Amino acid sequence: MRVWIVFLLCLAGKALAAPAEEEPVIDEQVEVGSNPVQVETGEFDEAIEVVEDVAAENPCLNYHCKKGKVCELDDNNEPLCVCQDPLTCPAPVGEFEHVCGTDNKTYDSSCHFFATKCALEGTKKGHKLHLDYIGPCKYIAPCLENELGEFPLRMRDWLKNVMVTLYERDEDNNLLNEKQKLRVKKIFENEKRLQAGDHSLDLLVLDFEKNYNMYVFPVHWQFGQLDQHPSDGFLSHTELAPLRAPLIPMEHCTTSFFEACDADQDKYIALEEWANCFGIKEQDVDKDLIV
Ligand SMILES: *[C@@H]1O[C@H](CO)[C@@H](O)[C@H](O)[C@H]1NC(C)=O
Ligand SMILES: [Ca+2]
Ligand SMILES: [Ca+2]
Repeated sequence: MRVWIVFLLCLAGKALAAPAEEEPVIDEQVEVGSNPVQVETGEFDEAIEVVEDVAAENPCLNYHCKKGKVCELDDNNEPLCVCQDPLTCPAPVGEFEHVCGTDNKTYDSSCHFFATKCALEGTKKGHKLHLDYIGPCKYIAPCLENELGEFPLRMRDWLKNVMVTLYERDEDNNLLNEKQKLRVKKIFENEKRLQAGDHSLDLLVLDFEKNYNMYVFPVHWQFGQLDQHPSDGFLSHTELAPLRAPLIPMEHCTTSFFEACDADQDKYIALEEWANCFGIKEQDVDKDLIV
């Protein structure tokens, strides 16, 4: 249980961070276009020289490459993304920066991992390689049937506590919109709410029965946080990574849980599948809770 609390804060950040891999490079055009200096150049001839100076300085400045790639200039001085040489990755500060790939190999850091994956782009091996979890590879005990059933109990409770914490600290952050804030306010102010703490599984089961309604929104919310690349009602392996990766070393049922969650085994977790994994009834699955 303590593990979940430690992660409480990580989640908010992680869930919002760019996806761990295969991030679509969609914002480069937008950024160039929205640079006010450049927008004006067509209209003011005098400005061109200035802009060219800025551009000559570093066309890569506003050019985003997905993880594992870096921006370089081609012969025409146009920016383009190329695989990063792992040797140029910053040296890891400690073991905690190491990551374990799905090839069960330890990489010095996520930078080293993505650079390596990039070099394998186009190959079957590269396609299958994903970041599995944070930290060096280690032995992960098989998840037993009864343990698998315990996992959603803890995770559900944790999600609810994450929401309450976000609500309590939500002053300047915009993680929750007004409608969502109202929903969490209801949970927050409910006196029957089970406070965050180290609860027995029996108590968690009981609380879910009694306070079922408090769990519906947090389960939806987490899905919405992850489903952003693209936001299509399905979670890919990549979209799930920010949640999965830090959890696996501590919760050995993580992988089994998310595998089982993909009931139709199409490699994507649909909202309906996700909700079902957390015990949310079919009639309570509501896409509008996410927006
Ligand atoms: C992965 O590597 C770790 C550490 O090298 C090892 O203990 C573990 O058994 C390996 N797991 C698998 C599934 O091979
Ligand atoms: Ca998606
Ligand atoms: Ca599925």
